[in-house]
Amino acid sequence: MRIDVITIFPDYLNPLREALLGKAIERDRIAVGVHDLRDWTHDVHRAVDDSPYGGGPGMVMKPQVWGEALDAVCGTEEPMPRLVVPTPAGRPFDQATAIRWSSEQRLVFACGRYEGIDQRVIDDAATRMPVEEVSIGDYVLVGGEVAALVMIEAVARLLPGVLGNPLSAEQDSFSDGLLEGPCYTRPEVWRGRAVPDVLRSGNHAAIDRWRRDQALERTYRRRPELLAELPEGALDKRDRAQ
Ligand code: 6GU
Repeated sequence: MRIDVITIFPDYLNPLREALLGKAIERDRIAVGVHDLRDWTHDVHRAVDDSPYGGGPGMVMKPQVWGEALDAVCGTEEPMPRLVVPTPAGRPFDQATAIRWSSEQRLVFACGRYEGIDQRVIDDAATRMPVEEVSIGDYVLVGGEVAALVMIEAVARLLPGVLGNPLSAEQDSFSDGLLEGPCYTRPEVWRGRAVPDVLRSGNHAAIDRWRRDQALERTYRRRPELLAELPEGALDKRDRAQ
């Protein structure tokens, strides 16, 4: 997969080069390009924003600059990339979105600052490529860069050869619609707290059952709305007895 990010703060994306993602880039599992939006300005001030039509606070990002940037980064060759525009006004990004995007050849993230990008940029791009305006949660960030980091990490860890252990992606919170329960490692007793006996029993059926019950319990207490959203037949008789 190739991922491009267009931003006025390229250094904000430096964490992509760290740790697991950095290793994946080194090993050519993913390619990442970060582009400075101001490279597509033509004026001495390298202006990327202007005041909003209709008045109001804040500034709006200029369509000419974004248009040229997207033309250059997205190109004209098929298959066109999927364009992602992080915005608090977007549809919610979730694990299903990450899974869907993980089979794309190319993703381009257009990171806006200020009040947002002139809407015509998005409407124009959508005539040539799939475009999604997405939010990572119900709070407001200063710009799309941190949201892009979040989404890129969620997608990249699903790609083959990026995670050390491919089973960890399958066993994630959300992969079965439930939160993951607690986990433990050595020592057996720490500050007077013992690891649950069942996890040391060697009885794998009992361990699976216990983990499932813990996941159900935690989901019920912390995110009851997730239980209501489970598909028909997701809970067996034993689950419902919990
Ligand atoms: Cl994707 N962008 C910004 N600027 N703020 C956000 C967001 C995105 N998601 C939640 N808040």
